[in-house]
Amino acid sequence: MDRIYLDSNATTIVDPRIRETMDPFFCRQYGNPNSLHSFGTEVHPAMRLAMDRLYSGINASDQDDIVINSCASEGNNHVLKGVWFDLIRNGPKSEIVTTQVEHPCVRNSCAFLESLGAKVTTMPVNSDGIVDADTLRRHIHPDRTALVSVMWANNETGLIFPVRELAEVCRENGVLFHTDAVQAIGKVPVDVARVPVDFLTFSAHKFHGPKGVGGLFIRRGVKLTPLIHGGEQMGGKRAGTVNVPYLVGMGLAMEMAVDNLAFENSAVRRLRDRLEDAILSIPETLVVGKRELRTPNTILASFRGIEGEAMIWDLNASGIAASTGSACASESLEPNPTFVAMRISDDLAHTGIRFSLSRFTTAEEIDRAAAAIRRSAERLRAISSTYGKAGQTGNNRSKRNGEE
Ligand code: 7TS
Repeated sequence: MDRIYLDSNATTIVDPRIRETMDPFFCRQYGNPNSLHSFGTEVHPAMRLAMDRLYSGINASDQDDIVINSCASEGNNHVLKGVWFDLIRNGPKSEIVTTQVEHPCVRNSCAFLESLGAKVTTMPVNSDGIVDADTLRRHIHPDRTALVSVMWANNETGLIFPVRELAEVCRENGVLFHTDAVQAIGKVPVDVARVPVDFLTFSAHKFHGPKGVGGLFIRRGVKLTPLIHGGEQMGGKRAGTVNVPYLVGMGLAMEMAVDNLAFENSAVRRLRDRLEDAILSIPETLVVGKRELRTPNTILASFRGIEGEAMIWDLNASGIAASTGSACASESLEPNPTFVAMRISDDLAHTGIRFSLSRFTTAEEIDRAAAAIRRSAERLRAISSTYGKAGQTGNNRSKRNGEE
């Protein structure tokens, strides 16, 4: 039986063309790009092409920096800790403003900086699951806020934040703005000429590139202390020998992600909607967030009376890969923090299951997955100790959250 992969927000299949592009740089052109001999210099054209593809993929200017690093967790740590060193540790600012629903690499970095004395203000999301510009205006303090960090799109719900408006509020107030664009690249247009961010992070493995390589955009003229000191690679902004094959792969992955934006927003969106309709035809299910506010590949669903983990195992036995929200949080038995932030009731907050598609997902896979999800929901509810007994609402209509 062929397995079906519906966990593309956790990581994606490497596009075979990307792997082929990387291949020569392992055993043939393996020189260190900083070496003066031909082994070193012969990799420069491929690196330059990859960098050009990254710059044009997000519409950065050649005055801006894109720092190549190991992953988005590193990029996000670099921004938060760099700003702490530059603006908070010895003043003149004291505060970082963020949201309740950031990835743990942002939330936990903020918690760490709080332990060092930074003030961290966490903005709530509204009933749509996002933070709007008015909320940010209420939380920002030009005299003390050093940085605002808000993701472009949420990894669990797919909800897209109004980053352009948020970045403009920051600019008006003279406050730096960072966005974690990990889940946005290849799903929505990401254009730093239109959206005035100071820092933006991305990670190749979320858009069909390899794991273990990412990028940090830094707007021209913006200072950021390095996280990793050492050699002069990346203009001194991030030491360590550049991972040439992975950079080459990420460059092509970025170009292909942008080329596939229209496909993602038509074909992938149609398949996602088909799966979502099938899920909502099961009684007492909820899909979090309005469709038009979400990235085209993501569904966060919950099925009353069913533990998320139980359904994951059930689906896994049928060869279907989904996740209970973020794989990074899958060890935790706490209710899903995104559900808590959106004030979704506790019994549903324990039951979140995320299905995330990619341009490699087929209609046949979606139909097989839909049938397996229905079978699993029926089976698990039949053996559930709570479903259909005390506490059940009696209202068995399924809906998208945000609908009356
Ligand atoms: N930021 C966001 C929004 C993410 O979704 C992830 C990974 C990261 C940062 C970390 O990226 P990395 O390059 O360091 O791996 N998110 C998930 C997820 O949703 N399930 O597994 C990993």
